[in-house]
Amino acid sequence: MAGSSRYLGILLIVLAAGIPWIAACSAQGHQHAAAAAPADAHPEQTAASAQEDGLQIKLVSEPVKILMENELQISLPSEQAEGMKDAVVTVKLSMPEMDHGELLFSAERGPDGVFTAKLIPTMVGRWVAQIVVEKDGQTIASEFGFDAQP
Ligand SMILES: [Cu+2]
Repeated sequence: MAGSSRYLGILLIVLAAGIPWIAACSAQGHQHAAAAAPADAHPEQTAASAQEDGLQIKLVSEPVKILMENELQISLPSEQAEGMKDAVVTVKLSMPEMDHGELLFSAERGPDGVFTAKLIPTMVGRWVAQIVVEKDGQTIASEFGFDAQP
């Protein structure tokens, strides 16, 4: 009997830990300890300023809303646009102050050569988007931070 109630207790803890995934957390609610930010993150960088490796990044949907599709446009440097047109473009979203893992989105290339991803952040707060353009082992990457709102 003691064993099964202990099991129930663990189950409840697991359920409680899952609630922040669903509920939007306020800024005050960001009490989660471990800062699992990658060392090379630049969350202070905005979409407008993120031009590392020549990627042009435009956050079309601003402000970014949780649980909705938010459009992000990614343009390659003109000298690479043709060679990288069938590249795999992915966007990874994570919250630097929390450790609930990453959300992965793929970007589709439009006829104008611009890649578009539809990002759906699950929680209110600060996010970092990592953009990776990959083809034949060649990679172009960039990242920027944004705030998601309810
Ligand atoms: Cu969060």
